[in-house]
Amino acid sequence: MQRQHLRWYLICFLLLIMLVKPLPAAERPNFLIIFTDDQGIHDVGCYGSEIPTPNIDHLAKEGLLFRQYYSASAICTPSRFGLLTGRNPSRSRDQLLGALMFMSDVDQNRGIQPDETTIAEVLQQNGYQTALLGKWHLGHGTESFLPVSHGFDLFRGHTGGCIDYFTMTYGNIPDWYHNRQHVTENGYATDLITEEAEHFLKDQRTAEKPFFLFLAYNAPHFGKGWSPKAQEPVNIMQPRGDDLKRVSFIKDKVRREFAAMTVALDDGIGRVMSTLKNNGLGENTVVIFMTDHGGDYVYGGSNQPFRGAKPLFLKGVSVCPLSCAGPARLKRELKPVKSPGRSTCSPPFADSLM
Ligand SMILES: [Ca+2]
Repeated sequence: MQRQHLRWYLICFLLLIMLVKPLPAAERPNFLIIFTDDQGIHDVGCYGSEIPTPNIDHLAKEGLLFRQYYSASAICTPSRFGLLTGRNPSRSRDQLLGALMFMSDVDQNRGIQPDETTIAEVLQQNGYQTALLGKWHLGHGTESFLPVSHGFDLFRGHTGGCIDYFTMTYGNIPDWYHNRQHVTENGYATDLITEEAEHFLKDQRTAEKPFFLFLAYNAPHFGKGWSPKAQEPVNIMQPRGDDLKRVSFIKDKVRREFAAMTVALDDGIGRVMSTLKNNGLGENTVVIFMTDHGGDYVYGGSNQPFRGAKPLFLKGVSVCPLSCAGPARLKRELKPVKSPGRSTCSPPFADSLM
């Protein structure tokens, strides 16, 4: 079962390497992975959710929609380790099998280790411009754990498992970085991550290198606010008022708040895709949308019709939304496997780009 769970990660990791090495720089495709947080199979419109996500749906419509993608884990840190390294999280040097906790003394000294290889490192070594915008969650205590020490030329975002969407702090502790430095930001986290992606993509219009952008939104994960009364961090839903109005038809309060954070996320993805196309990058960029694992019902997520919720590794949490789209030459070769409820990439996917 573990092998099955890692199938997509391994395919993804190996295909990226296969696609990159044989081609001259000008012909190599760009890669954009849009990775969302705690978004279940029933939290995306094209999978049957009541939450409208037209931009994610459009991405699936342009490419392929997968119904049997299994995440590497039912919780953030090991899922991200699996994606970025192509390895089972149980093989991580630091046994990253649970979420690293930002406030834990022990976890200040834990994270992805220097001798572990990420997709970003492989692509960087092959001439790619690499960036992580958004959430990291693979170590936060020392510089050796930061994304810039693991193959990313640019890091703009946060290291902890979640963030206060309005103050960019974890509770009351600053956790917003530009590479190795803390920076102060104002706004709404989902919008800030989107704006950083727009800036990055505009810069790529005239760049000589191909790029790999890992766009890891924290949304629609709950936020991490601060309780003045208890003098400690607190989990809070952080939708904006206008977004709540857009999903006012949802009766349950927490589900409505989660939906409002989701539509803001979908707006951001729409802006990123428009920027990609408006800057002439759409025809040479492979775009993959995926989530780190299924949802948490306590905070408004839904994994229907499957059983289970974060962090239990049941089918409801391991089967996640996944879609991919890309250049016309890729689209021609992406062939769904005709078995019930399942599709996958065929070998010509790689051959066609070499
Ligand atoms: Ca997560």
